[in-house]
Amino acid sequence: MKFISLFKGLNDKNRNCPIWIKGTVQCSSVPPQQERLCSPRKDQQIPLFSFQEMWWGTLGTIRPFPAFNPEQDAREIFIALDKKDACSLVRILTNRNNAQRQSIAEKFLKFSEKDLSFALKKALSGSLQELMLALMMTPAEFDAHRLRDAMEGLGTDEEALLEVLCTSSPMQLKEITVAYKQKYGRYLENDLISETSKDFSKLVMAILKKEEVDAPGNIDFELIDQDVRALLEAVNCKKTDAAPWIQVLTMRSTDHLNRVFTRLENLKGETMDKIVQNNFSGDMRLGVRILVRSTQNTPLYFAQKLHNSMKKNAVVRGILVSRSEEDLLCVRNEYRKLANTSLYSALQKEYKGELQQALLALCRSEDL
Ligand SMILES: [Ca+2]
Repeated sequence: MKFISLFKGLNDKNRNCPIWIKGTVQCSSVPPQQERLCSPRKDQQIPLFSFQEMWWGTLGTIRPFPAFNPEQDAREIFIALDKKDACSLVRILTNRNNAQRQSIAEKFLKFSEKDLSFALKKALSGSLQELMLALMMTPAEFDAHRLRDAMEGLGTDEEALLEVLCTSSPMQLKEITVAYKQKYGRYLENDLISETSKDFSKLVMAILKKEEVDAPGNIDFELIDQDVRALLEAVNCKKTDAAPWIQVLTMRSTDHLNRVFTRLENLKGETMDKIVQNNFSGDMRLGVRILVRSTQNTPLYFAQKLHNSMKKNAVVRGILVSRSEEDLLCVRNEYRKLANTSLYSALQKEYKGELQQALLALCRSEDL
């Protein structure tokens, strides 16, 4: 067992990640097929790279494939599609990061005059098809797709909707809104309004329109006092006033909110989960709950979701694909603590065949 010190991601959603990640350290500069183990000294520190170069320090499991050759990949995929060789398709596409998959699709279109996603759709079926198509979308397209899926048809899958909205940064939400319009020719905002109602609708809109509000190291104690008072007053009314909660939860930084939550928990003598449970109902309860949980610890929120929904293909696919270049190492770490087994073993037990191979490749490795 090796321990390696990982720097916190630049994204503040990773702020709750433990600095010490337990598990085997892999060299990202070596193809997974021939991975060798790196043995950094315990005291060795990984330098904080600039954002473009920091893939060695990121908390995702999928990294750029070294010695990447998009033409060769496109040609191999062309042959694999012809032979319906799902194994090779999985091997190539799950070992490239999203940007690399996009350039493979470009090369593929150039020499075969065919759209790669369309060709994959024709060659594969079922859950494997859905997973491979998800991998071929850009992150913003994939989130737009998940939102559309949650809203299309009768009713709404509020939980799926909230997962995407609550765990995306304001910048990502803007990109998702653009991707949604391009992909479906519809306005995300209008669809969200027509699928939701009352306070829940206001909450969803406030999340969609939240702005970047991070001033690291700047603690505004006066504002913490003010927010704690506003949230308390709102739940002490006969009927909870949702407005202050919506405002505070969507207009403050993660760090600020966690300070507010701690104060609130101490004053009420209850966990945040309990406070939300006791004072909200219906969709609003679900919304505030997911917002609070993902603010407190995003990787733990995903680990819990995976643990509760291991059999639900769409949930597992959504989390593994969307977090594979974000914080899946942290999710794995939380999963290990929570489930008393690793995410890798759980996937191995639950899935079979090429779908299993693809999911395991995204998960990357075992946590002992
Ligand atoms: Ca609907």
